[in-house]
Formats: sequence, structure tokens, C-alpha cells
Amino acid sequence: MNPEMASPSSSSDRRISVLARHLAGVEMDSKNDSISAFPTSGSDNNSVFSHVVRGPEDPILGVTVAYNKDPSPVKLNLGVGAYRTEEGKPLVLNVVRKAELLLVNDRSRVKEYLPITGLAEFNKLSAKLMFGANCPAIQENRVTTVQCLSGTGSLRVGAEFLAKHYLQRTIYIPQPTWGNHPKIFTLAGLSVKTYRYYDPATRGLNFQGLVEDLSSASSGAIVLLHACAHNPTGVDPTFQQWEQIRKLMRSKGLMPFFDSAYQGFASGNLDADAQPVRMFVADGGELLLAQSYAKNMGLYGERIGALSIVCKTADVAARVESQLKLVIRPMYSNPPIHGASIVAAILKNRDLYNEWTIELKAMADRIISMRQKLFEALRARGTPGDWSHIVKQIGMFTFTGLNSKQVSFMTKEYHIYMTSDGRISMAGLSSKTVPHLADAIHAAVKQVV
Ligand code: PLA
Repeated sequence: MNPEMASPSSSSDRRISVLARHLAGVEMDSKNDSISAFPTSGSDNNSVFSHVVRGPEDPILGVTVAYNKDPSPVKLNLGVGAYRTEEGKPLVLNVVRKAELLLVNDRSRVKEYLPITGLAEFNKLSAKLMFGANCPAIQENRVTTVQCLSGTGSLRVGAEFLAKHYLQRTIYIPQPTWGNHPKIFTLAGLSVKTYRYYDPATRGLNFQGLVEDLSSASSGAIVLLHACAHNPTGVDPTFQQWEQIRKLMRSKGLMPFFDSAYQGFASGNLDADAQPVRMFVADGGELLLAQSYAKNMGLYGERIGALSIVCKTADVAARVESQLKLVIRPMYSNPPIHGASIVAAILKNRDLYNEWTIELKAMADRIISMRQKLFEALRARGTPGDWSHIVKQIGMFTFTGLNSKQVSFMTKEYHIYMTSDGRISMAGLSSKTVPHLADAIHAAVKQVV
């Protein structure tokens, strides 16, 4: 392992010393008037950045970059998890349009900075959405919630806080997990380890492996849990298994860090999808939660989400919040106002809220119907293999089991774009494109080993 990953305090020391060197260099140069051809001046053709090597594209967002370059009329982007309609178009929810109209017509609204912690109303409503209206932790003011830049920003702020203030720097993430997780946590100064999660043989949960790995985790370690609709596998623990995980984690003093990027997308029901998190809150213990409204409200580009930290007392929660502000202020000062205002407008109005749940359910149902259609299309073609996992898996993605060679073949021959781990975004599929995908999978399985 990279020694920097193993010793986060030395990594933050390093960051500080790099910064210190940089500042010292600037000062030295500005004092040295005798240098005639300053390296950044136009008279010198040698770039001070000439040593910079081209970085790789992102494994998920890079799929969209490649897709955009492909001129084929049949091309299909099943890479990034972004909902599309039956017509293959991005969807702005009706309820979001309504909320935006309300906001535009409200002349009392201004564009002042939000507080460092974001829109207070949004924060309260977000905590309520996940923890439930009657949650004792909320009533006892033991929860601090801060508005962050969608799920990613919430994870990063939470990780920075933990790296600074928590007794343990090790975070266990499931194997596999969303590709950005290890990067977020490593760069925040945590040391990343994995726990077994997925069993390729059964295409289901490796519950025994999970329990073994969490049992042997060092006491107090942080554990990243996908709240529902695990990405990329589409495999979630049952409620009974969640209960076992909770007991095990609490008995070992492991700190849960929930990533909730898909509330409502797993079952179509917001409360049902919040159940695993609520089980952990109900036992009175502490935890972190990163929430995203990218998928369930279709607010991808608004970058709206929240970080909540559930504490033991109101006093601790207040002090934790004061430290979160110190993390946020030098990073981006304070969060943007528009997305938070949309979410708050919807969550606080009973009619809009109900309308949202109906639209959310429709998205979830369309994804489930795509699972059924793809499964039947493969069966109709007699594609070798058991494809029942397509209908069993939960949420936005199917973890097909196709290998990277088969994926490359499908991209090259069929212009189907997906991540190299064989994940496909079911939300990007439509009745019209299912046959094309089924043809591609069929050919890949038959022709590429
Ligand atoms: N957590 C998980 C598990 C996710 O899958 C994603 C998004 C996020 C957090 C962060 O989303 P946000 O910052 O936009 O709120 N995963 C996507 C997109 C949908 C991505 O990779 O950025 C995916 O295709 O996996």
C-alpha cells in the first residue's frame, strides 16, 4: 500500500509542507529582479507545466466523453447513472419545474450568500426525509446537517471531518464499490481498506465474507455502507442481514458512514429505502450520512446534497457543526442556493411532496420494467448463461457479469457504452433500445470469452 495512504497524518503534513514550499518559492522569486526571462512570461517557450502527463479519463464520466465522440446513430450510453425517459431524453421532474416557478415568482427571494452550513430549512427537511418525522435524534437536537455539493461533496466533507477529529483513520469500503469512494477518502486523509461484499459465483451478497471482514476490522474503524441500491452490484442486504450488520458494528464500535445516493430508487418508496439507516439511528448510536438529490429528484447538475452527523448529545452535535464549518469555509466557502431552494420547496409542501413521490415511483418502476424486458429479450435469444440476476438486482444498475473484453466488443461493434466492470445503467435503457442491447450481449457472450 502507498505509505501516504497508510499514514494520513504524514499526508496532511506533506500537503502543508508543499504549500509552505510553494509560498516560499513565490516570495523568493518576487524578490529576485535579476531574472530576465521569467519562466511564465511569453518570451520563453518552455512551459513550466511541460512535465505534466495526461491523466486518464474517469472510469465512469469518461464513458460519456467517449460516447459523445461516437457519430453512430445507434449509439447508447449506459455508463453514468442518469435517468432517461422512454424516448431516451433526460428528465426534469414536473414537480421540480413547479418548484422553480414558485421560486422565480417569489420577489422576496434574493441571491445573498447562504450560511457556511447552507439553507437551514433544506437541512432540517433532509434530515427528516432520511431519519423519519418522529426521529428522537432530531427531536433531541442530536443531529447536525450541513448542505453540501451533492453526494460527492457530502462524502468529502464528512471524510475531511473524520480525518481531523475521529479516533480512527481507517475506512472499510465494500468490494466492489462506486469508483470514486477510494479516491474521496484517500485524498481526505483516510486510509482505505475493503470488506468482502459481492460474490461473483452467486451474483449476490457474500454475507459470510462481509461478517468475517467486519469482525476482524480494528475496533472503531469507519465503515462505508450503501444505504440502498448498492452501486455497482445492485445487491442489498435483507433487513435481517442489516440487523446483524448493525449488531456486529455496534459491538465492535465501528462507525457507520452511510452513502445514500438512491433513496426511493430501490423500492420506489422513500421510507422503505431509508429503513437500514433508521435501524442504526434507532439504537441511539452515532453515524454519518451523505445524501444526494441527484437521482431521486433528478437534480444532477444542481449539486445538491447533505451531510448529517448523528451524535449522542445536542452539545456534541453543536460542536461538531462548528468544526464542519471550519472544513467547508476554506474549501468552497458556502454552498449554492438554487438546488437547496428547489428541494426545500418540494419537501415542505404536502402537495408537491406527494407529487414527487409519484414521479419517483414512476422512474423506479420504469427501471424495473427495463430489467424484465432485458431479461426476456436474452431468454428469447437463448443467450447462454443464467440472467436472472438482471431482475433480482436492485436500483439503477445491473452488474451483468460481462468482462472488460466483452464490454469493449459491445462498444466497438454495437456502439454500446458502459463501464468496463460490466455495469449497465438500466435507467438509460428504453423499450426501443432493449433489443439492440440484447443482441450485443448475446454476440459478446457467444463470440468473446
Ligand atoms: N455515491 C454513490 C454510490 C453514487 O453512485 C454516486 C453517483 C454518488 C455517491 C455521487 O453522486 P452525486 O455527487 O452526483 O450526488 N454515481 C453515478 C455518477 C450516478 C458518478 O459516477 O458521478 C454513477 O454513474 O455511478
